[in-house]
Amino acid sequence: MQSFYTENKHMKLVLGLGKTGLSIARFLSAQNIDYKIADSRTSPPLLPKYTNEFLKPPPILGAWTLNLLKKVDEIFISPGIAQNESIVVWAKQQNIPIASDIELFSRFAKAPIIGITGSNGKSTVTQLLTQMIADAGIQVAMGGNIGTPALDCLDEKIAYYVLELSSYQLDYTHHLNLITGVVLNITPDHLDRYQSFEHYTDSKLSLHQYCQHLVINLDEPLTHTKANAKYFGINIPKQADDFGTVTCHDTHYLLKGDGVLMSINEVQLIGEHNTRNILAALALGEQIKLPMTSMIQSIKRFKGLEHRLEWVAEKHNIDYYNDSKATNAVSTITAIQALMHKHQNIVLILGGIAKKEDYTPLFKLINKSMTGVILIGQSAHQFERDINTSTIHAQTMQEAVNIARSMINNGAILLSPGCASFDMFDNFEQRGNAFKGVISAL
Ligand code: UMA
Ligand code: ADP
Repeated sequence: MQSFYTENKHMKLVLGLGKTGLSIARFLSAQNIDYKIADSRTSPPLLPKYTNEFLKPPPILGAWTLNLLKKVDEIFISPGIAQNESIVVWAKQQNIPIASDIELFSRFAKAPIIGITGSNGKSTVTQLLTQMIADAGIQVAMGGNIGTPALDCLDEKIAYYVLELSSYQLDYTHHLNLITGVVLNITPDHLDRYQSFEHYTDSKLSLHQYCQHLVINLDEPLTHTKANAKYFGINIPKQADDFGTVTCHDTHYLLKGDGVLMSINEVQLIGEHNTRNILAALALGEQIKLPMTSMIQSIKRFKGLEHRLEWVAEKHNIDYYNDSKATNAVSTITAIQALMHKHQNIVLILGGIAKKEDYTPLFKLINKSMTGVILIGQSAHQFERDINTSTIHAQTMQEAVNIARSMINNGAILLSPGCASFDMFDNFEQRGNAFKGVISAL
């Protein structure tokens, strides 16, 4: 009998049967590459979809076992599987290479790839840049962490791929060919998955080594200037090729060097963070030589994404904003700062599963500037201790909105939970839709 260690290794192992795993299985199948697929849950949500699409191989379900590695020469892993999972540790001990779907995608993609990462703003920039490329009449596909797995985007007709990349995906990526890319910003997030903030930072910054032409945010102290890079920042540009802004007679303008591109009044998105996102998209667009006039038109048309500081409605003198995608403290701080310029009275709906990060700066801002706070989810009792502003607990979104309405006669009600949603909802989309559902019934 062949021994475990001298066996003929020729198979791929796909770990995780979620969106990523399914896309990898689809791809390997189409390439006639032998694989097995495993998920540590006994009934992963995409199992019926997999079973309908593929007759074989049947997935291996339940707790990981060493046996899974038998005959395996390479592993393709889903981003949700942490590096300390036993299967990952065993694979490393046996020197079996582990790659992300992004690395696999990059081996086969023929068109140039643009990579966008950062703690906040990835989806906004990914969507805007994709729109800019499409508006310039160029075939473009958008995927990665934003929702459609990269491998599902592969298509001979595509001229550019725009990928949103999470740190989880970057962790398992060792080779990636990017024409350009950006690390938008780095603030604490996902610290349950990393030994320290420095490890998380390194994961994000790993994107730089893959870019032929970098884009760098001058306002992010954790990123460093590099040769061959294009820069953006909120201040007046120092160099002719940099992107920035200037304020003149209370109006803000977007600049390239000392040339005015457009007034911020023509932009539909709210907040300085979105100005930064737009500048990042412009700089990326310039790296691939998109026409400036066309990019400016795309910016004017861009309404932003659902669940990101999305204005929902004005009812009885109260504006409602859905920022359900705010899953960390910095994104909630950003939302409050953006709305403080427009509204004197703001009631915040906050809470869920708190991230392993320091919420003190958020609490300080809340104590200084919020009229009231409605606390939802698991974090409610923990947060209550540090908030001095009037706080009330709510069990449901309906209750949260009702209480918030009773606290103000005019102003804004902002859902910006600063936490993950899984204690009360399937995902941030469901949480945002619950909020919007309550408002539409008012
Ligand atoms: N699984 C195991 N064992 C584990 C962990 C997970 O078997 O220890 C299995 C689960 O049972 C499940 C499968 O792996 O069946 C899920 O894999 P996954 O969590 O990697 O999720 P996918 O469905 O493949 O979705 C992933 C991204 N998810 C994560 O990074 C957690 C999606 O980003 C992404 O849109 C998708 O790939 C396509 O690229 C979501 C996300 O929350 C939106 N990302 C984080 C964020 O934005 O903050 C990083
Ligand atoms: P990501 O894909 O990185 O999660 P999104 O564009 O989906 O980013 O936005 C997520 C949250 O972060 C939203 O609440 C949004 O209002 C906020 N946000 C967007 N861009 C930025 C930015 N540049 N800096 C800080 N917060 C931001």
